[in-house]
Amino acid sequence: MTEVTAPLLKADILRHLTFTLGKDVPNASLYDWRMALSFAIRDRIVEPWFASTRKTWETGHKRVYYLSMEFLIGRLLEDATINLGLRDMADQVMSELGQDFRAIVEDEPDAALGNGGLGRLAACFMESMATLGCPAYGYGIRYEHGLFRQRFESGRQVESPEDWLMSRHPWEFERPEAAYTIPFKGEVVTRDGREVWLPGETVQAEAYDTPVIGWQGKWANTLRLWSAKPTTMFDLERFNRGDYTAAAEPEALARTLSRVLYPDDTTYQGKELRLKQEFFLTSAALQDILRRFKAGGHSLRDLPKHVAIQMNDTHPAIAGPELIRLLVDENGMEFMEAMEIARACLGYTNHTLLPEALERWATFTFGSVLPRHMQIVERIDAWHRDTYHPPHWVGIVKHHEVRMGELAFIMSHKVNGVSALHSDLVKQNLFPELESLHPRIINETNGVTPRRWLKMCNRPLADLITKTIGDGWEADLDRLKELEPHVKKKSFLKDFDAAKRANKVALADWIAEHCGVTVSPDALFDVQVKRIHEYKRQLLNILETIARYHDIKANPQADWVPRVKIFGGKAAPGYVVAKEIIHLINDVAAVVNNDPEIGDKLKIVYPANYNVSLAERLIPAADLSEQISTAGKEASGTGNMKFMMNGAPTIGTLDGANVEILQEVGADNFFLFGLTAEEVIERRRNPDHARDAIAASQSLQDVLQMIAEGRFSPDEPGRYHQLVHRVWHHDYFLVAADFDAYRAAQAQVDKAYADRAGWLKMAALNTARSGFFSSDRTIRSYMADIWDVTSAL
Ligand code: 26Q
Repeated sequence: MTEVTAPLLKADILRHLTFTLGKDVPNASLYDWRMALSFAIRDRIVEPWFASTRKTWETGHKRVYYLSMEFLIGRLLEDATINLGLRDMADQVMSELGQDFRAIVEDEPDAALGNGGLGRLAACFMESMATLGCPAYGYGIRYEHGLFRQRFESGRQVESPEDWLMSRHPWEFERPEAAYTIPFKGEVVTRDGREVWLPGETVQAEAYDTPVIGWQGKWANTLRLWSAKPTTMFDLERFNRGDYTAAAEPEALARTLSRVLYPDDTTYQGKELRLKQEFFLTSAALQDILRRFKAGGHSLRDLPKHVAIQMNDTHPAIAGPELIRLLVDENGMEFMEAMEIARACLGYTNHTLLPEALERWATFTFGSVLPRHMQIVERIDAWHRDTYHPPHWVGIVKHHEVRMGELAFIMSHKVNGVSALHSDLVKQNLFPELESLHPRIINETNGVTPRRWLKMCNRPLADLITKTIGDGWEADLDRLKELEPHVKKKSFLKDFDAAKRANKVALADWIAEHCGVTVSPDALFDVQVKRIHEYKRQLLNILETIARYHDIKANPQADWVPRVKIFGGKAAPGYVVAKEIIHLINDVAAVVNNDPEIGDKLKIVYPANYNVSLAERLIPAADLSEQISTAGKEASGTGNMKFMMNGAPTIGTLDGANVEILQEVGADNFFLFGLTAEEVIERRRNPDHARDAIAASQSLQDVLQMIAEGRFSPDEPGRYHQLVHRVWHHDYFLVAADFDAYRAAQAQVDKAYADRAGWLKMAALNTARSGFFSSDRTIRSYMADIWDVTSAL
């Protein structure tokens, strides 16, 4: 490919401004410049993209298909310039053109096609697969509206629709020729001894492709997102009969199908539209996979040699039955052979143990939306029962429900959890009987891409790393270990400190502008950002914050280590308790931040609308990473890894990947507290666990008293009575039981932070020992242990 030079890039930008945007320089807006730059950068991706696709065809290389209802991508422009090695050049060229590169980058809306961890993991995986030259396609839905926007009104969360597609999305290519018909409903009849599905409704799935470029532009894969279009614009026959509303039905169905991302990330509700979305994604993906496979001229028997399909949780678990349907009904294969082939292709990743999050569909809903799949599921279930004789409570269809976890397990050759602890719990608690009948559960500890989560978001630290150990660490993150000898050196620690401080100053400025709160960059920045959920225990954090406030008030002259408590995250719109916690945090912030006696000793900030871009701003500036879930509940966590990479020690429980972070970084560099997963189970056997813990803690009594008295809700003193009542009587997530231990750990943090040199060393060791948490390591492991695929580089 032609070497890019600044003059060439500039010419490309101006050419796009003129001929793609139809603007001249004096009239170009920030948006126009962003588009022009994006198209110029995109041009540079297209060549390696074609080359990768061509090479995969030529070598007949095995392909990986990653099926996910969520891809939480964030912004793409800066990421693309970084992976192409063009960031500095783009910056320079834009300033020559009188434009500010940062402003352009920040003008791009986030592609928020995901809720949180699971969707962001899919995005990191796409980037790592491209970096490693693993031929892969991501398949998802092109939601018109991604995750809702959050704002606060009088401290309460208010949602509004997100509209990332309002401005042109320059990274995608529409593929009207890649379209499939997706059937729903109707009935199944028998004709000549074969089952024939006569669908009652159909929609078209139309493809939009976004190239995903790997580090240094050596390989690019495709993220293919499906958009629903009506099969026929209008049912003319019905229209002519005068049935006007019915005539528009197909159009209405198609429009709603890919309209909006479901904002729930833990409580599953048996909504028919969600099931239709899942089938829409899965069927379109599988039809596309089979079309491409057949174009390669192979026999369907050889599918598993050429195709690996990964299901990101059970959301696309209809892939098992759908692949069987396509093989049997559309390609005339025998049922048993189709099932074996499907299983050899499929893998299932589990991301949760929470019972309320496990997908189960009423057989009534399932059978009405997917009548043919209902038959297939029943046949799989009967075959499994008759062949393996599992205990009577084990099976796919039970109590008039289809259990998607069991279906995914039985239809996969490998099942994996996402951290060592979680994978053990999946074995022991979720699928113990199935695992003993068919051992297939393995662990694949999550990771995050160091290109976005270190190189891109933390320039000061990335530059220091390169200055210290040279380049190449971006794609070989274990090399961060080479920083270790330097953490003893004063000069390195001084530079490390300066990098962190630059990020903190930038964040403090941003907070002043966007939250109207003044925070001191000298304070300890203590950050908890993630979806709001009871098990993640933001409540524990705010209760400790109140205790701190109480103690400062009692002894304002003491030598307090100044702290800024930063919260970020959205609650599912229907999750009442989570919304109450948000309200409490904002109420406490209003009181504490306006208390003149407190000053810089304690500040609380909760910027609205936490998303990928805000994470990129907050994480590099964090001094302390809050990972305080009730042990046994957080499958892995990936934010925890991002903080570690960016030099923020963790305060956390033995949960999810925290266990492995602790192991990598060492107990001296991690603030561990709280009950273990086993102790949590044990403690719950005592029905009075909360009452006992409160009785033993004067501090917790004071805190609950202050809330109950209305100290933080003077306009409505009873606002938090229910919340306080829940801590006393229904504390399922053991906030009370862990409260004192958490406070003690926070006191340790204060002590450690006061020792500047000691703290810096601890922070630097977190970065130096974070190499294991690169998603490159995770993807290598999926490639070897699940997909049986090698790099095509
Ligand atoms: C299911 C049915 C209907 C509607 C919504 C859903 C749904 C949607 C999203 C259920 C779950 C999710 C998301 C789950 C998730 O993000 N889990 C997180 O996955 C991360 C990546 O493995 C882990 O690090 C986190 O620990 C885990 O909570």
